[in-house]
Amino acid sequence: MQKTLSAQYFIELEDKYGAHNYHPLPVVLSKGEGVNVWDTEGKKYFDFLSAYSAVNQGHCHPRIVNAMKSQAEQLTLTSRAFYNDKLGPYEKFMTELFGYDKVLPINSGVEAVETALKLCRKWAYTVKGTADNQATIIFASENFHGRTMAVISASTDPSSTGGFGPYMPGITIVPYNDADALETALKAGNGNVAGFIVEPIQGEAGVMVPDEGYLQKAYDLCHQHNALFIADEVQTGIARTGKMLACDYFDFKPDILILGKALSGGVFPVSAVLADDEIMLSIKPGEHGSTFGGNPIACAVGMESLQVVLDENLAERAYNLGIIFRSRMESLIEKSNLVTKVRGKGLLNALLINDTPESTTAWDICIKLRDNGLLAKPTHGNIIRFAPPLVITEDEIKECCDIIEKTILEFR
Ligand code: IF1
Repeated sequence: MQKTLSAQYFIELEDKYGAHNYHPLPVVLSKGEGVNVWDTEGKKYFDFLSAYSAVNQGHCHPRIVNAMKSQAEQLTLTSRAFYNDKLGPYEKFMTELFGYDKVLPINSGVEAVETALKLCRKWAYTVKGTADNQATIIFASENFHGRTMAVISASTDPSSTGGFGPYMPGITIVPYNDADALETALKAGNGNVAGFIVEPIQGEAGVMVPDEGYLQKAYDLCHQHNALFIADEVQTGIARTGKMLACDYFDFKPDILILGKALSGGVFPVSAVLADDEIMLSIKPGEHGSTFGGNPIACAVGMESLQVVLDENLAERAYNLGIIFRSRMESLIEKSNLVTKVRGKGLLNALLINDTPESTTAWDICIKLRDNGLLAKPTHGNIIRFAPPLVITEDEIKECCDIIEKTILEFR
């Protein structure tokens, strides 16, 4: 009895003393290793959320944890008031790996998005020649870029925006995956459009994969109108979709690249914005910053996290195992009318549940998946996102497909 109480004990503590800004699945985790997590009662699960694609390298990857430990015993934080011996090497590594002149290191994903938006506006005023305070930025409907006031000003999700007005001006919203609508907005912008920010795959919207030619067309349209193409790869980046970046499926390089989440393997908040000099140097000393941005631990962790992705070929693994996962889900769709569609790239996938978004069916299925040893969570009502750590093996992905199939076929 005591062990069962311990799970409930932790749930009640959070309920009593914590803000109620989440509705977690009822499971209390206490250990993570690779593709697995364990709850307080010692039950083992496959983690198919990966902290929203922050632990692509697997929970507590030893190389990344050791990088954090050894730096933490050496020097944790200098602030940017001084130089340190980790930031420069990290910046060199990042810019060479992703092919940009410079990187601006920051902490959370939304801080990186805000940084990208500020860079975009600054570039418009100082390089493009947009009149002061006239710059606009185009966003895609159903976007998710974080929770700060600027990005929720561009959200079309009432649960993200409701009750937080007034909103930031200078925002235009166009339908996702609609190049014509983007072209119309660029033309209507009368030359004041500074940029277009987009997720190569919309994660929160339900793993919405755009048409094959959309992103390339959007990039080309932006450049026809002297506007920047900004890729938010906080969730799709770092090998998640089967390439190091989702944009690597195409032959353009985003003008501004935003990274976060798995940039640290989930052990520390690390995010980054990359751009070439014309854009990056539009922000001068003293015009932007952060206490923890580029701290020595973040640099050590970021470098090791990326090296692990390269050394363990995680992008190739995600690509190949994603094909197996989606084909298993396609065969499940043949067997059950409870599931209607699977979509995704690499190991960022989602299964559509045959019920309304308002129904609790997807949630109830996730509860059964939990009982069967697999953790996943619905996004937007009737869509279940499946995104395991990229270190999952072929045998494990097949075992997990068996669990998903068993749960769906036995449901109700
Ligand atoms: C939560 C969603 C996912 C992101 C993209 C920026 C950010 C995120 C494409 C901001 C963050 C997280 C936030 C997290 C849940 C998760 C999420 F459900 F909220 F929408 F992944 F889809 N750009 N996504 O996905 O990064 O500031 O959070 O580090 O609980 O809010 P952040």
